[in-house]
Amino acid sequence: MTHPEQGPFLRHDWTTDEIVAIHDLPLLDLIAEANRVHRLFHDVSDVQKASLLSIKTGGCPEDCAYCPQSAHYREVRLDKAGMMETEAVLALAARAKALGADRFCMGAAWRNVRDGAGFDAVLAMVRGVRALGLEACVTLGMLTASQAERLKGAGLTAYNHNLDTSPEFYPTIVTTRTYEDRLATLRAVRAAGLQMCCGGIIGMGEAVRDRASMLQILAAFDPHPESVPINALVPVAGTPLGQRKTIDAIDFVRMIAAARIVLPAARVRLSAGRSVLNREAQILCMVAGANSIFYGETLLTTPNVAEYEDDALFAALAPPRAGKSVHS
Ligand code: SAM
Ligand code: DTB
Ligand code: SF4
Repeated sequence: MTHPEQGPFLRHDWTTDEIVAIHDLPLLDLIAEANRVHRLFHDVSDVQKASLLSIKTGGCPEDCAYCPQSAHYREVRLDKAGMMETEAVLALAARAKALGADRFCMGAAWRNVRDGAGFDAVLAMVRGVRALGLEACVTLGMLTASQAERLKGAGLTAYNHNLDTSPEFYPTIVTTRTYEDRLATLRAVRAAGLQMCCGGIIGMGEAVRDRASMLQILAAFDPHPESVPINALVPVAGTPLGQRKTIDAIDFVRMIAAARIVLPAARVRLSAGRSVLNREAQILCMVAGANSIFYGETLLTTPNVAEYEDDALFAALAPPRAGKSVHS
């Protein structure tokens, strides 16, 4: 239920110009506004831990310039792997749960889902993850309406399918499918009653206007996507974007704050690229509205933050232990 105070913030008619203006506010004003919106919609102590696993790695026929799993980039050093066994996936899900994960996300390097043994295995994994009491999310590429329904029937919580960037910048990054293809899959996800997990990547050479344009499209969905991963490019040697510099932490903070303001009820996930941020920069992202992270030492194929470092991050967020001296 929407609280009357929240109503005016839940808009689907944001313009790209308005979002650029928000993004470019003086930093402290931007963070203050994002934090105000965050507190109006969320308990700020609730930071979701999502665990991520690649269940089928590499050899993907798509040409996505950022992605180490594309078969187009032969110089990338990657250990390819076929579909994992369901039992092995569920053992890792149980471990993630024991370590405190709330959601288990599984990714496959597929262009699209094909009916058959691979998809049936995913359905079994989804059922198993849900039986452990975890939220389940998968990202499998393009999907038909009936496949979305079968995922829903297996108990899937959310489907991840990113817009990645603006429609204008998209063709410079992905050449083997269109923006409209992405939107069609998102419509199938919504029609099946699945939650929509949809965000993008910053730091691929796009302008602030492209970032704002992507947020404008996400905000036009009614209801808004339930979760919005904001990734910073992880440059991987051998991909066309492998030589790009990692983004400035403040760019990450600005994008998260803008996402929080225009998508106030969504879970905004501080996603790939977090490992280049120090603890304080990550906390600044949370002040600016991030309320989910990927927890676990690897993302799909690239390193994430070590678990002990995340445990220290969460310890820093919690109240100091009773009796512990602030000077020790
Ligand atoms: N093949 C499916 C698809 O593309 O929808 C699912 C897996 S794909 C690896 C999931 C998402 O990971 C991509 O949409 C992209 O946003 C993100 N991603 C891939 N490589 C990345 C990188 N090097 N840095 C940041 N994000 C990346
Ligand atoms: C998302 O937005 N980020 C995750 C998840 N959805 C599937 C993937 C990040 C991948 C980073 C590169 C890699 O590890 O291969
Ligand atoms: Fe394939 Fe997804 Fe990587 Fe594109 S982003 S190459 S579709 S795994």
